[in-house]
Amino acid sequence: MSNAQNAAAPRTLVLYHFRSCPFCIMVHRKIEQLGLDIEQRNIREEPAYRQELIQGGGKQQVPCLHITESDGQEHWLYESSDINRYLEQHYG
Ligand SMILES: N[C@@H](CCC(=O)N[C@@H](CS)C(=O)NCC(=O)O)C(=O)O
Repeated sequence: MSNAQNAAAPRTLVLYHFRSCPFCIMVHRKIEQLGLDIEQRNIREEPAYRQELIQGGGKQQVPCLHITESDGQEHWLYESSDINRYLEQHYG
């Protein structure tokens, strides 16, 4: 399994999700297909993660990929199709 947070791709990725969300499942499939190791934060199991998502991203919608670039810039990427496109472009 390749690590999405390694030196070749110097950015940190965190996926906010919950288990029964069909859009999250589509992103999980892409992560699995690409063999990525991405930290996942379940907002239904941990209220602090839900708060992080709302405060950082601006809304309580999953899936959301939190991207922290090596220079510290942060992006909160919503929409399963946009997340999958991003993962494919950077790690496919
Ligand atoms: N178009 C979005 C739809 C995402 C969506 O509807 N997610 C639901 C969960 S399946 C959600 O977060 N709803 C808001 C909520 O549960 O508070 C996508 O493809 O990611």
